[in-house]
Amino acid sequence: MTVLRLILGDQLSHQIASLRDIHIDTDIVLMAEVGAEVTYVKHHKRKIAFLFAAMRHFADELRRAGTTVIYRHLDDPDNGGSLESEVKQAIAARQISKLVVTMPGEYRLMEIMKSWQSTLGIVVELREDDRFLCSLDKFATWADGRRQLRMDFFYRDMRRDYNILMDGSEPIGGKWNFDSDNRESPKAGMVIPPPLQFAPDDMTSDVLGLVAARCADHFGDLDDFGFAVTRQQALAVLDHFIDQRLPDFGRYQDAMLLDEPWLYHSHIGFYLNAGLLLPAEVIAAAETAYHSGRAPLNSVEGFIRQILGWREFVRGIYWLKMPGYADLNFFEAERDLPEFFWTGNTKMLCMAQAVDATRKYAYAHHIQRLMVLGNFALLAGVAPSQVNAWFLIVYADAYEWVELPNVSGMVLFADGGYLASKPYAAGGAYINRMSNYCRECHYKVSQKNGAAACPFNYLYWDFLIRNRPKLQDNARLGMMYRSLDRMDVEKIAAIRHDADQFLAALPEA
Ligand code: FAD
Ligand code: DLZ
Ligand code: SF4
Repeated sequence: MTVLRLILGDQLSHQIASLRDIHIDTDIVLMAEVGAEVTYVKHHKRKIAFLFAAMRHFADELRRAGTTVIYRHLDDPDNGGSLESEVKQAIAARQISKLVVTMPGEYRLMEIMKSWQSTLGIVVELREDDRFLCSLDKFATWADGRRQLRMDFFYRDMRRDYNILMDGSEPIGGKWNFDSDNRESPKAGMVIPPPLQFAPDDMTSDVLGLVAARCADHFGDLDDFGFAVTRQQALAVLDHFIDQRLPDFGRYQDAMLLDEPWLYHSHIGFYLNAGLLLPAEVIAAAETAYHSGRAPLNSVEGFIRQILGWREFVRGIYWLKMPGYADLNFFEAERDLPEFFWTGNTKMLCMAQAVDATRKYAYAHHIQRLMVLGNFALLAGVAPSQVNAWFLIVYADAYEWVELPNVSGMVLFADGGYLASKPYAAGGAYINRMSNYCRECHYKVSQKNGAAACPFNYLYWDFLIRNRPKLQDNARLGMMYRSLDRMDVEKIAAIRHDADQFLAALPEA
C-alpha cells in the first residue's frame, strides 16, 4: 500500500522525520503551493518567492533520487487552495493507506492536521520535528514548576547535554557568556564582506514571475533576488559566514550602521527555518572554527547561544504556551500599528532604515528588530496582535513558532515577564551608542523634549510613567524609577505632553 508523505514549505530537509522510512518504489511525496498559506497573513513577496523556489528545487532533488512527487503549482487550474484540499485530491486519485506528516511550525496548522484522521478517513501519522535539538517533552520537563523561564539556564543545560564548548563539566573559557566583549559600536570605514548571493536560475525566475503576478498587492520588493534556494547553496552561505563574518560576529553583534543591513550577521535564519540547514551542523561548524583557531570564543559562543539557546528556547515556550500565548497583552496596549511600518515614511532615521531593509530584503538584523522596530512598538503601546501580524508577514525567516515569542515575549513583554526579566525598552541614547544613525537624523538625540527631540527619549519615560503600576516592583527597573522620582513636575508634564502629541499625530496603518 502507498504511503503519502506531505512536505511543507518549511520542511525542506532530506532528513525530515516524514521522509525517514520512505519506500521510494511505492510511496508518494506531496508538496503544494497553496493560496491559504500564502494569504493567511499576506507574506512579503520575497518570502513567498524564496519558499516556492526552494520547494521546487527540493522536489526536483527528490525526483532525481527516484521518488515520486506530486508537486502542485500555485497557478495550476486544479489547485484546491489549501493543504487539506491538496491532500484530499491526492488521496482520491490513488490508493493511499496512510498519510505521514512532520508536525508543522504553527499551532493553527497543527489543529487542522489533528482533525485530518477523522475528516479524511485515513490513518494520519503526525511525527515530532526532530530537526530541533530540544524535544517538546524535554522542554516541558525543564520548564515544569518554574514560574518564569530564563534562557541563560536553559542554554547551560543544552551546552552540557550536547557537550558544546565544554571543558569537562565547565564551560570553555571559564564563563557561559562573553557578551561583555560583544557590545562594540560600529567603526567608521569598517569594510564589511558583502553577503553571498545567487543569481536566479530558470526555476527561480519562473517563481519570481509567478509571485510578481499573483501577489502584487503584498508588501515588499522582489528586485535583485539572491537568496540560496538549495541546500548546496545554503551550505555555501554557512561556509562564507564562518570564514568571513564569524570572527567579527561577536563584537559587532549589537551594531547598526547606515545603509548596511547585513553587517556581521549570518543571514542563515531563512535556511535554518525552512530546513535547508540543520541547527546541529551550524553549531558544529562554528565550534570547529573555534577549535581550529579561525574564530574567537566571544564570537563563537555568542553565535552558538543564539541557535542552541534562544532558538530552541523560544520554540519550547511557543508549544508550551499556545494557544493562549497569542492573546497575552500585559500592558493592555491598543494603539494601531503606525502606517510608517509599511511605508518607511518617517523622519526617524533608525526606523526608516529598518523598514527600508525589511521592504527590500525581507530581512533586518536582530538589533533593528529588537531595539528599533520592537522598542518603538513597545514604547508607543501598539496592540500585540498587530505587531505580531507585521513581524510574521515581513521577514523571510518568520513562522509563528519563532516570531510570536520574540515579539510578544521578548519585545512587548506581553506575557508579563515569563520569557524576559524586563522589557527591552530604551531611549535614543542606546540607538546612538550602537549606530551612526543619529548624526544624520532629523531629530536630535541629545534633546529630551520639544519638537526637535528624539521621540525615543520622551516615549521611553512616558512608557515607564504609564505602566508604573505594572513595572515599579521589577528590580531591574528600580534605578529608572528612582530617576523618574527625581524629575520635577514640569519635566514629567513635558514628557507626557510631547509623547501625547507625537503619538496623536502618527498616521495609522
Ligand atoms: P544571526 O544574528 O546571525 O543569528 C544566528 C541565528 O541564531 C539566526 O539565524 C537564528 O536562527 C538564531 N537566533 C538569533 N536570535 C534568535 C532569537 N531571538 N530567537 C530565535 N532564534 C534566534 N528569528 C526568526 O528566525 N524568525 C522570526 O520571525 C524572528 N522574529 C523576530 C522578531 C523580533 C521582534 C525579534 C527581536 C527577533 C526575531 N527573530 C526571529 C530573532 C532574530 O532577530 C533573527 O533570527 C535573526 O535576526 C535572523 O538573522 P540572521 O540569520 O542573520 O541571525
Ligand atoms: C509560508 C508558506 C507559504 C507562503 N506558502 C506555503 C505553501 O504554499 N505551501 C506550503 O506547504 N507551505 C507554505 N508556507 C509554509 C507554511 O506556512 C508553514 O509550513 C506553516 O506555517 C507551519 O510552519
Ligand atoms: Fe532614531 Fe532618535 Fe537617533 Fe533619530 S535621533 S536615529 S529617531 S534614535
